[in-house]
Amino acid sequence: MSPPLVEAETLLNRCWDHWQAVTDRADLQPEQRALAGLRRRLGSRLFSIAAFGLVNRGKSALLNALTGATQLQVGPLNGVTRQPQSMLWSPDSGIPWRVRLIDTPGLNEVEGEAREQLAWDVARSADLILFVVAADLTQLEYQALLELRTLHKPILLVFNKSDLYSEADLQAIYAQIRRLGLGLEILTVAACPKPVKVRTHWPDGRITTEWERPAPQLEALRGRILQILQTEAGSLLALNVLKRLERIQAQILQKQWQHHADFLEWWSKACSLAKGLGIGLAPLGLDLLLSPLLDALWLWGLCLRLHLPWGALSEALGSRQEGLWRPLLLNSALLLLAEGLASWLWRDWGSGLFSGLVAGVSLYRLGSLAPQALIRLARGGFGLSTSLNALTGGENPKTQQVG
Ligand SMILES: Nc1nc2c(ncn2[C@@H]2O[C@H](COP(=O)(O)OP(=O)(O)O)[C@@H](O)[C@H]2O)c(=O)[nH]1
Ligand SMILES: [Mg+2]
Repeated sequence: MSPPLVEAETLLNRCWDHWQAVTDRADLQPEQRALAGLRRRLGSRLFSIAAFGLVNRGKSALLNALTGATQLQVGPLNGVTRQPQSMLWSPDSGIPWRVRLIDTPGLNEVEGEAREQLAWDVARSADLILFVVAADLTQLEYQALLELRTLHKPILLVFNKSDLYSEADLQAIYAQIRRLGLGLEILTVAACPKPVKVRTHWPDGRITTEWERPAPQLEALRGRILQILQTEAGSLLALNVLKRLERIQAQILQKQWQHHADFLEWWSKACSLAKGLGIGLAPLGLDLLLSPLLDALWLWGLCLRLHLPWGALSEALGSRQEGLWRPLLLNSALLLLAEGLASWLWRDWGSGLFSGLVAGVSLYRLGSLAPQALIRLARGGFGLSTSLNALTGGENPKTQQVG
């Protein structure tokens, strides 16, 4: 197994083991199923390729031609492909991957919003996208490509029905597509060329003419897919799995937060009150020590209740831009300021009251802001963010390279 896949599997198992403690709950069943699906997918080394595009571009015909079967219905009308359909493909005996080809309904079907949604769901789960076009890009195709690029997946622009164009016309269209600056690799195919008239001269002198459909022209695309399978499939699958894992983990955390909202509210209030009283009553000096301790107690209770992994906590605390270290530090600085101000203004109990009030209110404010930030940051816990960054080099160069 390639190193990124081993890493993805380790992280997936770690997440799976950790969340087992809570995913039995009814509201977390979809996430548990999604995690189980990811495990199956990694275990069976299944690489998904989805055909995407407007209706009548030849998506179904293309997948049929790739597999050499006629499993998918092909036709010039809207609505021929109603549901995403998938089939297994064994491209080459030397490739250690099972490949699942997924056909999607067209994006511009009449009354097909639901089907279009299905196509987008497939695109999100695919490891490689074949965006099938058959002429100049329309506005809709251009928009869809821009949107697809936000998924950070490799996209191959497959120009089908090339049999209908002369070489000069094809080059002119490609030049126009390149001018759009999408940076996509264009592959020319003819999945189901239109029949041509064939004249046969028989030995007895007879001449007959018949319509024959030429063989599909797919070499460029097939070669490119094989190359991707040989060199990049492991990293691409790992990347896809980790991205989905991050999304699932974010959903689990969000649901955890909703499920325990009442407790968390109570916990914030209780800790703020305890901190206010503690700081108010403690002698100067000791209260400065007490402040971070009570903050830590509050955070510890929060994490325990949300069942946050400790790794995620360190991620949430230490993140350079959004980390919780900022508000926690701010709380301590605020308290120090309040102490200074109060001891200058009042020398008696008024000083403790003021400091206690500042300490309690600042923790309560943190209690209402921090959980959302915690959840946002903790979804990259277990080292997910680090692995994703390593795989994408910060911002997905693979997508740019292949797509
Ligand atoms: N001339 C030509 N026609 C094609 C080619 N590929 C598909 N078609 C035709 O395009 C129509 C739509 O094909 P289909 O695969 O159903 O398109 P989909 O809606 O994108 O799945 C059918 O009539 C096909 O015969 C091709 O390479 N050349
Ligand atoms: Mg179709």
